[in-house]
Amino acid sequence: MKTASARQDEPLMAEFSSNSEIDARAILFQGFVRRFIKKRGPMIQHSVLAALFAAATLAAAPVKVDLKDAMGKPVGTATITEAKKGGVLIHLKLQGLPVGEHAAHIHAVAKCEGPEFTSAGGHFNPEMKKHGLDSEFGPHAGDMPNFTVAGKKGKADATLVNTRVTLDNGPHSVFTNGGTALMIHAQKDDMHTDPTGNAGARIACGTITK
Ligand SMILES: [Cu+2]
Ligand SMILES: [Zn+2]
Repeated sequence: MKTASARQDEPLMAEFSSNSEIDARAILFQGFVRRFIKKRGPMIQHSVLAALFAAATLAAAPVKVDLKDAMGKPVGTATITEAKKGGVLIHLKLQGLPVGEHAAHIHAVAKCEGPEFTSAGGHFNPEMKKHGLDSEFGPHAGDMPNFTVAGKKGKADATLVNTRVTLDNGPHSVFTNGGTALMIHAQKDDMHTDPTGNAGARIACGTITK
């Protein structure tokens, strides 16, 4: 019993000592930077600050998604960028779609084969949850708010926020398993019906890949 608990403590101790080592190094480094700035004057201060700022704001490059309808006709693009507070922003610029509210989801497979687009699989769902932003047991990572198409040319210019996916690595990455797909549906998402949101046919699709 004693041996077992001693063993359990070991990794914790190791973690603790390596953390304080890192802290100590960080403090030494900060001191070094301060002395360096004092010596070289304000010009250096600017470039050091600029370098630190660049490192802190280093973001993943935006991803462009080309969407096509069931017949293979281009219907516009989506630009995916990292949101400052985590997750992504998806800027839709679409045309040639039926007027009204539509669902947009991220589906699990980067394969858009018309006219049905079933090749794209179900909603991206790394946490095995139920569908719907309003669902008690949801949502899927790929679930998002509806957007509106308007005008004679069937245009949409909307930005969707998704805080459950990332452009980085890991299970929530839109690039996971070779990528995902952005899907537009004929109807709006009711935000609770599992697993589809009752959003009707898949009418436009674009692959999200690196
Ligand atoms: Cu969908
Ligand atoms: Zn869903």
